Amino acid sequence: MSKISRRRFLTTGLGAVAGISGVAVAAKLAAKYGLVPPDHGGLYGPGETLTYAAQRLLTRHSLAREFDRSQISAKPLANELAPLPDEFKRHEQAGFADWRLKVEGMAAVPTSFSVAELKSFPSRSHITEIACEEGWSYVAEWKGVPLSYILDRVGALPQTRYVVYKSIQTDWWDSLDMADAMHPQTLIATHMNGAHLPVGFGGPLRMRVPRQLGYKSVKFITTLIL
Ligand SMILES: Nc1nc2c(c(=O)[nH]1)N[C@H]1C(S)=C(S)[C@@H](COP(=O)(O)O)O[C@H]1N2
Ligand SMILES: [Mo]
Repeated sequence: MSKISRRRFLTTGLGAVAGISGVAVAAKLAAKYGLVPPDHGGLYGPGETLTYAAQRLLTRHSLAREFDRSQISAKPLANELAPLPDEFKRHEQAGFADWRLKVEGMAAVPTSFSVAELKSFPSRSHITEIACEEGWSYVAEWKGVPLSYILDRVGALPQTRYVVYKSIQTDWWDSLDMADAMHPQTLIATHMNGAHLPVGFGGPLRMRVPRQLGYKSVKFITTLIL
């Protein structure tokens, strides 16, 4: 072996070892911060854990861009919806007086909230962009109760790792890890552009997650599962 190829051999070998132990360290860090993705044991195991944990550690406090009031879109685009169930129409006719947001799972006090109660809780608003993976977007002002407030109020247990949320449209549901669930911009939206949230945009209650693509902002939510 010539000197040069031996040196290359040595550095390549060291690099590989450093890479592997780096992944082990990252996996430990990820476990410590509760950032092990659910499929970490799979084919892409340690690499996925490293990528996910690094991304979450770096970005869990970053804010989605907020816009100026003058940048609110004049014609926000409501995405096409499958027909809403009869149950929804009954709620709509009753002014959503009996609509409840149920909270189940790892809560010290599993409970449910009416729309009026949610509207009476401390709220936050932001002017943010909602972007569909299909390519269009709009900017609107959203107001609602921070999801973190609800999680505190129901006493989410410390071992809670994810929040699943379900729509009255039963094939629409999604989930957030705790970095997004506790994020100050993540709202259970009750208002849009200064009015009660219109049905086309998910009224009476919609999850609004400005750091994520539009599909995570599920409309007509009825249930949170911790
Ligand atoms: N219940 C429900 N929530 C939903 C959807 C839906 O069809 N039903 N579409 C999602 C998708 S793919 C996007 S991009 C946004 C669109 O939000 P908008 O109608 O306010 O533009 O809502 C999301 N939430
Ligand atoms: Mo979308």
